[in-house]
Amino acid sequence: MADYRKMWEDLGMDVETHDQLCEVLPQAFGDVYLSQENRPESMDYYNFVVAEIHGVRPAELIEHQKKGGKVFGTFCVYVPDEIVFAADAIATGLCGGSQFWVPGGEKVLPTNVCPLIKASVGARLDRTCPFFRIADMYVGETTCDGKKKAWEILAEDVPVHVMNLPQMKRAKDVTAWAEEITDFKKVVEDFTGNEVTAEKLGASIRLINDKRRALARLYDLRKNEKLPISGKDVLLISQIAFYDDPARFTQMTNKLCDELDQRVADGVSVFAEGTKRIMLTGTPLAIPNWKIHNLVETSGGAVVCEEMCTGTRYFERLVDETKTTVDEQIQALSERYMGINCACFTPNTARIDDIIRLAKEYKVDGIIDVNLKFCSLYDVEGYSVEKALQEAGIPVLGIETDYVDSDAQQLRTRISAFIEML
Ligand code: BJ8
Repeated sequence: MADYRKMWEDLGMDVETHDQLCEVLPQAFGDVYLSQENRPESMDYYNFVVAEIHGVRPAELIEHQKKGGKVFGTFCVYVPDEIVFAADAIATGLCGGSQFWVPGGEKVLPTNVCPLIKASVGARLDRTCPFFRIADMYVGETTCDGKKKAWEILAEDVPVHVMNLPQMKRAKDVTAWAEEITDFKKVVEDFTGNEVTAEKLGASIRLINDKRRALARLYDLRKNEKLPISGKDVLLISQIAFYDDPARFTQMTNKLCDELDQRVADGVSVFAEGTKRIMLTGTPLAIPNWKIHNLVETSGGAVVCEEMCTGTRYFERLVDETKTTVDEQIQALSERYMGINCACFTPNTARIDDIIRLAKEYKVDGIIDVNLKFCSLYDVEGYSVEKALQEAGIPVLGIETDYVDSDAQQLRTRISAFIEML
């Protein structure tokens, strides 16, 4: 990695502690990613982004701030990036996926909170992630209880705006979310000093839709019998989508898809014939959480789809691009975002419909329902999900895990046994 020490010091980071993360990450990435055979050449871009994860993109964000621009940090796929980009600001994902940050979170949070929340709070309070330092404002949401309370703790340290997400999907809830987006627009306008006009919002809707289209194209390629790319690689791309420059990400992902189109035409597969096709569903896998994909793909399986926020929930369905007034655009945004099926909603049967639809589209042999420890929403919903899958005749394995490696061997045994019986 290039030398970014000065930048990190200027950000007020704990550079010594951060050095420890810089030491382990390349090793982990090498073991999980670079050991794969026959990776697409276009993965070089994403390898580079990860190798320089705390350098290149943070430097771009700081450059943007030097020109007077603002950076908003987000934690959930319900928060509409379109509003942020329409105000000439940048939105960047802030979810933490490493055990490295968890002890920092545990200093202020109870142990029985999900690792995603603990890692995110720890990354901020321990000052060991540049993205968490750079963001001028955090945007929270009222999804799960742990997050709702975590915003209050984070707000002691950084400006936080919380969006009130409805928990049901009636027409009045879609209206309420549109009102919430309108309020968010005002907050963003006041904070940036830039007006969100219909023209600008229209452009940012197309910008983010283009990213969705590129991801949908990539995922479509995984529907092929012969898989031109591993699940691990697609997971990495999904994770990078949350903080990379959207236009560049779209361009690079379409470039990768061109290469994968050629692989499909040539009948190239990165897996041996007969490798079982596995879909994952459940809680998000924030970077650098590659644990389950790695276990599946080194145990005789291939991950072909993720019904997750780091997966289909992030890109499926587009925002209507034909609206011409800000009010209509906001209504279109609300309709698109309220179509995401997170377990924080009740009822959430549309998620089960999605899982069964995706299982058919991606021709999966089995599904692994992955739950991050202490996420009661997805844990409880797992009952209905697994019951529906059994009724549909789709084999399912439910697992619960967190960011530590100590359960890897036990999980490998269970995952291998599951794949073997498919
Ligand atoms: S839309 S999944 S990104 S809320 S895993 S922090 S729910 S206790 S992340 Fe999520 Fe938005 Fe839903 Fe997606 Fe809480 Fe569960 Fe932890 Fe979670």
